[in-house]
Amino acid sequence: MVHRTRGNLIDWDRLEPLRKGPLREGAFTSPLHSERVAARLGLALAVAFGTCFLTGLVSHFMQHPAGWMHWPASPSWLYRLTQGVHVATGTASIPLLGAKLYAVGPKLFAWPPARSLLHAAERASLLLLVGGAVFELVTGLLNVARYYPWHFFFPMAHYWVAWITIGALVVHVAAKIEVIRRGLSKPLDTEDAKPGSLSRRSFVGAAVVAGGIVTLTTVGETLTPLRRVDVLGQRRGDIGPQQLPVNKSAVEADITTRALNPSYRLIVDGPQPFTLRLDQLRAMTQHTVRLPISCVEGWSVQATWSGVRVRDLLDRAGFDPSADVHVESLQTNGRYKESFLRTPISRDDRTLLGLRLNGADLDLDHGFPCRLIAPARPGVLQTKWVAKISLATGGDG
Ligand SMILES: Nc1nc2c(c(=O)[nH]1)N[C@H]1C(S)=C(S)[C@@H](COP(=O)(O)O)O[C@H]1N2
Ligand SMILES: [Mo]
Repeated sequence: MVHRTRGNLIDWDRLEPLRKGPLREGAFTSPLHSERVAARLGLALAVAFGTCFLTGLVSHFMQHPAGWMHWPASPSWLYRLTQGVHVATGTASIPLLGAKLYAVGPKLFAWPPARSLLHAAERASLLLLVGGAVFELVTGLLNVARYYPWHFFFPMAHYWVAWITIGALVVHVAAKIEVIRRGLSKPLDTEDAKPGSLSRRSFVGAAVVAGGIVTLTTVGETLTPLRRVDVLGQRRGDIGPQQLPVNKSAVEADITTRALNPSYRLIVDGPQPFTLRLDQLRAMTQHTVRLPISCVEGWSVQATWSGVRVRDLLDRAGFDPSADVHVESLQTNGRYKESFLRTPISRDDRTLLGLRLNGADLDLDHGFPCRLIAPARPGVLQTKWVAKISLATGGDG
């Protein structure tokens, strides 16, 4: 039979004796489980996680632009910056979230689990918040490590769970605004910490320092001056053929035979279509630019590229200057075998079909015979082993 106490459907008091071990009443004695600690860590997390969310949106919409979205071509390091910040703030959030969960631990196991319908809803949103935040940080970290032990498509899952998490965060802040105010208005430590135990100030400080350390020792993947302290980074920007890392080698993409085939032809399929052999591409006016490859996984490297202006090819084929352009690779499978170009990037002087990299012919792994290299865009859109340039027909490429 269900007893109704304090308007509840369930008699939580009766279930109380079932709570055992670390969940029993009074099990949490540390002064670190405090709203003062939680509020300060929450503030640090809001900045780090919020920045991570916004830069994540930039990355998502650069790769999947809505019909009206046209991303600028300058500064050429725009995506290098936003994605570097995205991965850095996500990394910094890991120790901050760990410390915050520790500080609010007793609240997560509070009894009764729900006092009212509203309280139950608030706690359910907490489940989404904690679950979502942990999911985002874990999948992000594994993505940087290029380890995909799951079957879902990472970018879409990472994107949609981000919205759920941010939604739950807004609900959480609104529900807790008074607690947050109170926590922030009081000093962290009211009395000296007991000898041998950590003061709240040291705990919050340690979490912030830990966030700083994991960020500083990984951000060298993209921030060249910090490359020397990039001891935890998963990629080194300067390791690879022609001083550039490789994402997806020629062997992995299974294009070696086609890329080295002497009968290779670039197809430019516009109102006046034409094809070009490699020697004809080389005979065209060559341009040299300094542009980065900025991988979504957080590493980025500036390099010197030479090749043919995409705009020259488009003009010769009679493309409308405002047309969306579809770029296809010799690769026949894999998600990044094609990309799209939109104005102003499609018309930019620096957008090339690259034939040379850092002073030598393009390495097979970097896209020989030619690869797309354009300013201010994710590495995934810098298509290698280009076979065909044509008019884009709907979709986001
Ligand atoms: N055809 C093709 N082009 C591709 C890819 C791919 O898998 N296939 N990977 C992209 C990704 S994710 C990145 S980061 C860059 C890396 O270029 P790099 O290997 O020359 O450094 O190439 C892009 N171009
Ligand atoms: Mo990438």
